[in-house]
Amino acid sequence: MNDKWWQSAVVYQVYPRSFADSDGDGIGDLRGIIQHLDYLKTLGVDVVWLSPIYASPHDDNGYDISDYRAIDPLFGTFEDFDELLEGLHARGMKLVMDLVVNHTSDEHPWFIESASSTDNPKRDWYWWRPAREGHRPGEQGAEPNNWGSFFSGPAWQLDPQTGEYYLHLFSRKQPDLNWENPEVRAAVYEMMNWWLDRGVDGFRMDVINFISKVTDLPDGEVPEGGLFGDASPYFVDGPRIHEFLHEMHQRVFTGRGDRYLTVGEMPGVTIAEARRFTDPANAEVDMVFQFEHVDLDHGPGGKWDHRPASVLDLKRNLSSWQEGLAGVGWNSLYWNNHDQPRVVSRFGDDGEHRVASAKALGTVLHLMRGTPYVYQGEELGMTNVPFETIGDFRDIESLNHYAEAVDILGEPAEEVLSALRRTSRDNARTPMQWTAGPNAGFTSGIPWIAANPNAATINADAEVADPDSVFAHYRALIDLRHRSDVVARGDYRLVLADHPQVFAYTRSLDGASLLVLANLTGSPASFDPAELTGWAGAEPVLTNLGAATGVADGVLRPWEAVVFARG
Ligand code: ISL
Repeated sequence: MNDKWWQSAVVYQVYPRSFADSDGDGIGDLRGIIQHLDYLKTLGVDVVWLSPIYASPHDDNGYDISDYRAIDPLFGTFEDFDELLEGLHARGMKLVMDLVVNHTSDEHPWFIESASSTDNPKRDWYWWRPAREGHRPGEQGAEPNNWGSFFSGPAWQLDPQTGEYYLHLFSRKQPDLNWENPEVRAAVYEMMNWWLDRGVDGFRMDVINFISKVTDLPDGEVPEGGLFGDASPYFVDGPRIHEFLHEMHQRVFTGRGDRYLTVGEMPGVTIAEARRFTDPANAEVDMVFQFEHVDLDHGPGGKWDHRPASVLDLKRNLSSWQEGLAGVGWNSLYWNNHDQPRVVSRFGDDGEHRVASAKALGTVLHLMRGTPYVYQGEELGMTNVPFETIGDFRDIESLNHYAEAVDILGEPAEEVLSALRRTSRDNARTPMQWTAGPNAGFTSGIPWIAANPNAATINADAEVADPDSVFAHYRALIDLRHRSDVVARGDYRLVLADHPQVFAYTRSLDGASLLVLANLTGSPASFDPAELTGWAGAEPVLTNLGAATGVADGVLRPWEAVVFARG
């Protein structure tokens, strides 16, 4: 694989609604981001990925877009947008936009037209189907197939105007676009070109491996105790997905040079498919965002059914992606985004060892082969949130799940709440913790979702000034990727493979190597130094607990992470 600029780059995700509010309406905005550009520069990130800022009814916080070429007034104006883009470019950073084109909002003019009659020229831009044979529209079980939506309930909504149903894999306000129709594809490519012409530096593509469906939309198999069929075989990495992504690449990026970054968010993608998607020879996307490692703590019942993930589970899974994409493809490396609970609460220790565990998890992630993503607040070691009642949540997925589980399935409310506390996407969406002041310094008004009370101690003000903070450690990790070709491009090899507490690997390139050694548990971990031949005298280049333990000692303290260099 030829060298690419994004191999030594780090991406920072901003969720605009929760980052910084400049005008006191309680919702983050573009001017809020502009006010913190120097913070991002200090951290050292190269790219900002901005979650959606387009016009939207906000049924799913902007992932339901009603105009792809307008800034939502909640977030600001095009003037603000241009200033943000210039401010980033002036500081040597790039801006990647969120591209949400598996679906639009039901308030998008395309959908309004499409819904208006069965012979409207845009009828075929979405997936319309009549009621199931032998059923009257609206009747129980009349949906065209048995697919369920990701946000509870069926994946079909009856539209009274024409008496037909439309498909929505997400909320009923997020109808799926029909990518089989070449006019849909042309409209999307035109819109992407329009943004690139405005100066943006690429796209993060929302659920992009869902855009090609098996067109007869067959029923899925219903799991035991489940309400709906499993439709994933009919839309994950569907029959025409590689063709569509290659066409998009040709129609949007060809001839524009190599300053861009494209990353496909791909739930359910396999390693073999990811290799194909990211092999530069295929010209599809630069990298994929996959979900296996963040699904390891999901039980058979899915994300609300928690089961512990062990250190072995985690390192085996991450290593299989490292090995699977070696040489040909490219990984995105992440613990957090706006859909995931906070990593320090999930795989770390958000109590006694919060700082050490946040640093250890950051270390093992950032030094693998791939492009690391930092989600706002992760660099501070922000934690999950002590939500008290269902009234504290805002996320459509969480609220719909609660209603379905408690009201329809009769599960005990307290149990459902405790699953939400652990796994709800709202854990990632409380205000960015800037200061110890009111509302974490996020807004002078009333925030749309309450700040985590621990902002009193966990906040940017305190951490930027503290050389031992999680922030300082993330800064060092980012700097190491910038300086070290071994980090950016070296080969990966898992060592101490069967150790139940220690995640250890080497990276090597042209005779130089790094050893990453991390105890991902709260108890001391002994290992056999003989398994790490040649590393006994190596110098530590990064530690998380002050003066490092040497390899020869054969023991790591709780949550200790040390990086050694050789050659
Ligand atoms: O968090 C999830 C639900 O459990 C994931 O399945 C998530 O919905 C999936 O990763 C797709 O996410 C993306 O598309 C959604 C949007 O709600 C998410 O915020 C976005 O990241 C629909 O646009």
